[in-house]
Parts: sequence; structure tokens; C-alpha cells
Amino acid sequence: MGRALELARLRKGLTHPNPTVGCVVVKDGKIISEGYHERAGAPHAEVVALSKAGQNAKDSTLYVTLEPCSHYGRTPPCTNAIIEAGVKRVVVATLDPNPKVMGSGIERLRAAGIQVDVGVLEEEARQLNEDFFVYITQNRPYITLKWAQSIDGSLATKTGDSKWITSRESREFAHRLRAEATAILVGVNTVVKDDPLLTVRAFLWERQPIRVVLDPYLRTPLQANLMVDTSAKTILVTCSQKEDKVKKLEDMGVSVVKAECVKGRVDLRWLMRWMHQQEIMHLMVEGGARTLEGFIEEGLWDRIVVFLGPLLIGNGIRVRSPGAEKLMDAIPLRKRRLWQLGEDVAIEYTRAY
Ligand code: AOF
Ligand code: ZN
Repeated sequence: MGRALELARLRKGLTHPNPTVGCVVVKDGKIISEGYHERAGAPHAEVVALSKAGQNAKDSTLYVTLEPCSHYGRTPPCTNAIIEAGVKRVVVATLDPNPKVMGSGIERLRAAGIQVDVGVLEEEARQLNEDFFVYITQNRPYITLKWAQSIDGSLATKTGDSKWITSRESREFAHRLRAEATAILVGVNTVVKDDPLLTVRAFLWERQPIRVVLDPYLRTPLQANLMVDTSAKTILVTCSQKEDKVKKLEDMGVSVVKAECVKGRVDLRWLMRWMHQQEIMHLMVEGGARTLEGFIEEGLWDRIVVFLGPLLIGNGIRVRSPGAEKLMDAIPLRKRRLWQLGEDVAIEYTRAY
């Protein structure tokens, strides 16, 4: 199962809106074939591994990091392939929370007389696909909030200077995080002030996340990097009804989405439902402060990754939500992972409960 998880990790970030899945077929104590799910629409991990094993799969044990599917999606059910191949035993790391599967894959296999064991390296398997799990059960993308701050908590100086709080190592690592997201979102102020590209550039990658700008009044400059650069798709989410401006932007190749708005701000809950419909599985919010606050205020986040740069900025721009009076009113977090990146550290937090 450790090997199957390794295989799944190879495709992390490349299978949206599907989970990443690895599979190993074992016979007489030896691995006879391996497979992973390459991308949405491609065959599932089990089918890849079984077709490599051929006739040899008879009486084998199949290890898979996610419950085999039992439904017709973009591809036929894996349970059929497993039963037809004559597999004797199936070991599953974790159940598939997809309402179309959810235990029925296991049932199908057992009904066919196959021994099925569930729960091997379950924690690792759940963490690997936690974005898919949220997406498939909650009608919204999995949401990562990411920012870089000084030791005393500033995202920028009073005048908005923020390049750079963290080192090149941290920024490269941040591209790893981008690579796992389906879309990267920023507020229009960040576009105006920082003019970011929001692409994965620190290493070669098969796809670029979609860029999304919260831009209620269509203030994104036509010459902004994310307007001019064509290596990734750009979507502006707006409250504006100015048809001529919309047309001009669309002519430049960007998409403009007219959002439901409340008091001149995009309704984030509406936006999350819309993104779910667009099969955006994992959204990373990169700032600025007001945008991050909006997501925190709505309780719309699953994970926070904060980068700490060795600086004291003092009276700068901060993420202020939820403005607790008492510690009792603060949002408690749980530290999950920590990375040392040169002089910086990055810490990953999830909800404490
Ligand atoms: C598996 N093995 O490798 C994957 C599974 O549209 P489809 O046919 O690709 O089905 C997608 C669903 O199948 C997805 O939402 C998830 O429930 C499951 N993914 N299942 O047995 C795999 N990628
Ligand atoms: Zn399947």
C-alpha cells in the first residue's frame, strides 16, 4: 500500500476533478503490475494495473489507495474489471466518499466472493485526497488560504510594499502548492499592487491553474500580467454591468463572470457553488488581506499555509479576521506540517475541530 500511495502521489494535482489513485497487484509475494490514474477521463488505477497484469491477475491480491468505483462515470466501473480478472483479495486504504460509490464498491466485490480489507494506511490516503473529499461531499472546492507574513504578522508595509517578505526557496515551495490547486484566486487590489502572474514557474508542470480575480468594478488593468500572459486561463468575477468593458476584456481572451453580489462585494458562497459546477476541485486563495478576511469571515477554508519571513514590519497590513475580543472567540487551528525553507518557515494548519 505504501507503494500504491507513492504511485498516487506522482499524479497529485493532475487528476482534477478526480482523486489521485495508485494500485499495485501482488501475487506469490511479488508485485506483478502497477498503475495510477493519469488524469480525469483516463482509465482508473485498478484498470491500468490489471490490464498490465493480464491473465496473471488471476488469484492475485490488489492494493488500491481508494475504494474501487462501482458506477459508470467517464469510465466503466473498476469493480467489474477486478471481478472479471479473477482477483482473490482486495486491500483498500480508504472508502470513496463520492455519493455514487460510498461503500457500494466494497459491497459489489464482497458479493462476488472477493475478500476485501479496508483501512490500510488510511490516514495517509485520506490526507492525499482531502481536496477531492471536500469537493465531492460539500458542493464547493477545497479551499487553501495562503499568505506570507513578517514575524510580527504583516503581509505588507503600510504603503503596500510586500516584495519580498520571504526568500526564493519559499516562493518556489509556494509554486508546489499552486501546482496542487485547480484555481488560484486573488483580489483586484493584489493585481493592481503586485501585478502577479499566478502561474507555476519554478519547475515544469503539465497544467497551469486557472487564475481568478475578485473584481467587483472591473478595475483589473488591461496591461496586467495575468491579462497579457496566455499560459493560464484568467477569469474575472465581477458585480459590474458595464457591457462595453466586459466585451473589451473578453476580446482580450479572459472570461468575465457576473456574480451574485452583496453591497458591492462578490458573494463568496455563491462563487464557491459556481466553482463546484465548473469542476474546480481545489481553490487556493493568495490574498490580499481583505480577500483572505472575506473567506475567513464566511468560514470558507479547509487549510491555511502561512509563510514566515525573518522581518519585523510593524504597523503594516494584516489579516484581521475574526477580530476576537476574547481568546475564546478566536478560531483555533491545528498545526499539521512544518517546512524550513532557508531563513523562512512555512506552517500548514487545519481546523482544530
Ligand atoms: C477508482 N479508481 O483511479 C479513480 C476513482 O468519471 P470517472 O469514470 O473517471 O469516475 C470518477 C470517479 O471515480 C471519482 O469521482 C471518484 O469517485 C472515482 N475515482 N476510482 O476506482 C481511480 N480515480
Ligand atoms: Zn474506478
